[in-house]
Amino acid sequence: MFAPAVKTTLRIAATAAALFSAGSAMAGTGQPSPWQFGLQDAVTPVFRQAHEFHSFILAIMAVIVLFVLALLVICVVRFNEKAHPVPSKTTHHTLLEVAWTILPVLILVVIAIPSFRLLFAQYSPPPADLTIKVVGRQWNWDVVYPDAGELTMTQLMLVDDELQPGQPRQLATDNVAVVPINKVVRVEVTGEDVIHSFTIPSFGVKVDAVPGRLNETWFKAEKEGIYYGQCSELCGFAHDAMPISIQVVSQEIYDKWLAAAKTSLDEAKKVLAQATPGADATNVAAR
Ligand SMILES: [Cu+2]
Repeated sequence: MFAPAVKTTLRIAATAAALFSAGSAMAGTGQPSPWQFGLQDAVTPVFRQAHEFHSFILAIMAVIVLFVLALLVICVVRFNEKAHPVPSKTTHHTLLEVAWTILPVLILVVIAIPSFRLLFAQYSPPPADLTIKVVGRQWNWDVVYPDAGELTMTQLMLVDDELQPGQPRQLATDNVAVVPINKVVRVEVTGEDVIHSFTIPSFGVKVDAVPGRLNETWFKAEKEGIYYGQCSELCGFAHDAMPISIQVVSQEIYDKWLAAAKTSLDEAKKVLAQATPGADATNVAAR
């Protein structure tokens, strides 16, 4: 009776795992995609680790849920009034009670080890190659380059009739922050008025932007492209209109962009557009 139930449980768990991996194949890079039901693709080591942890927990959850479901079905089929007219008076079973106490503890220990490893990866950044400061306000983000003479850019969401082909609605901004590929970028995050939250899903970063406080996160992007995020803290009526965008480029293009941006952001935009033609559509094509 139990062996077939266990086999069926494992088979369903395998199907769920296959479906999940198909779902992640549909995920977007740097932005959501139609019918996506997994996480966005990872372009940083930390988010890759988070992906693995997420899949690991999902598999454990699937097995537990299906195991409990199988037990319930067995109870319903075998121990209903018709099939089992005289109920058992058993109230204690020492071995069973010890097992259902110890097993969950062991499962939690197995989950805790990769969970702490991920936390350490997120909160112990390697030495930074570049620092940017991100300030949230009602309702836009400012990105500051403190090491480039406090170069500051304001990012405002593009409304529908300002969008160029390939730019995603409600995510594209007028100015795009630029960082070099494969470099550790420290992000200092703060808020100017109320609490906002800075997020770029494909980088695996999310940190609150709190007025009067400087929070910190970091990422090391390993793929060129434009990556979008949105404020993730309800911050007022235009909360949905404060996306953030970061473009990852080669060190060479970054240097050119930065040199131009120090004098004119519009000029820098032209330099970037020439160096990375069709960058907005790159991520769309890649997914
Ligand atoms: Cu906000």
